[in-house]
Amino acid sequence: LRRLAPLISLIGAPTDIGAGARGASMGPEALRVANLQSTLEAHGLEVVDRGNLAGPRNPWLPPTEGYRHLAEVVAWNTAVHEAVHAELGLGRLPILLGGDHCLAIGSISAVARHCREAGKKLRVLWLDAHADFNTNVLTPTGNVHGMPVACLCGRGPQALIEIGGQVPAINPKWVRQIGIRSVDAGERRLVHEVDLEVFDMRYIDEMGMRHTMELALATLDANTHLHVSFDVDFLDPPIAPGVGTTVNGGPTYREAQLCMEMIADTGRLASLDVMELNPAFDVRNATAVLAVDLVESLFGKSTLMRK
Ligand code: Z70
Ligand code: MN
Ligand code: MN
Ligand code: MN
Repeated sequence: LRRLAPLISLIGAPTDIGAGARGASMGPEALRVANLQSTLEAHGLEVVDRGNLAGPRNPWLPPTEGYRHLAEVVAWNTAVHEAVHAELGLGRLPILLGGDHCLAIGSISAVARHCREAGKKLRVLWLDAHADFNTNVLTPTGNVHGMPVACLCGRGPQALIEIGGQVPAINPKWVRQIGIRSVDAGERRLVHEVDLEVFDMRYIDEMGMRHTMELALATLDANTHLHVSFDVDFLDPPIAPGVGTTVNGGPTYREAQLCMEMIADTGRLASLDVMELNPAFDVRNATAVLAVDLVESLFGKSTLMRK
């Protein structure tokens, strides 16, 4: 049975406030230039572009107590939280156009709040080269884009972890990480301590993307809200150079497509982040075009072709 097509809302968050390299602030516009809206509309989806959120400029300062730009990070995440929560309240499917990955704190805390209000279960798929599970004492950089999953699980500064009202915003048991291949030493200990479920590249190499996704998507039911947080540095650098931090040995084009298609097949996708696209490092917007192609698959392109 064909489900009703979701009503999609694009929300731009043009900032690199939590990143280590400048330029993710240009991500939302690059995704628009790569025709994100018309590509989804061509599949019969209704898409509204809400434009860009506003927030403080990046002062580009060294860390204070292990955080760079904490006050500005809180301001941006508060704006993202309210915008994402409002779209969910309208029954719409928000796509957050990043912006660096620290903004997933605002996005996923909003999704978690919505799920509490709607009595839904939550599953978060974190597609990334990095675990993003640092704290201010563990971080080698102070960049908050290396900390969002820890913050969401209650390990972070009060002003950030309480954005969604409830602390912690999510339980680590709700998270599945895929594609991980760069984890700092202290961060690794904390990932093991909270028993985060990580399908790293070694796992994908040995077991394949199909088996990986079968496990990551297991035990979803009709009452589960599926959130995908897609850090574009998940992808193998030769096909996705347009990110601030490339890490060798990521999923190939085919593996990434299968990952997205298997998510689409669940019919449970209810919110999405597309993060860390950095046009300053891109080549003729190719990474943005690839990201749009993969988002198209997330919304069932292959399913449409198969009937
Ligand atoms: C490192 C840190 C990171 C993205 C780099 C890097 C984190 N673990 N995340 N690029 N997207 O600084 O915490
Ligand atoms: Mn990330
Ligand atoms: Mn990353
Ligand atoms: Mn596609």
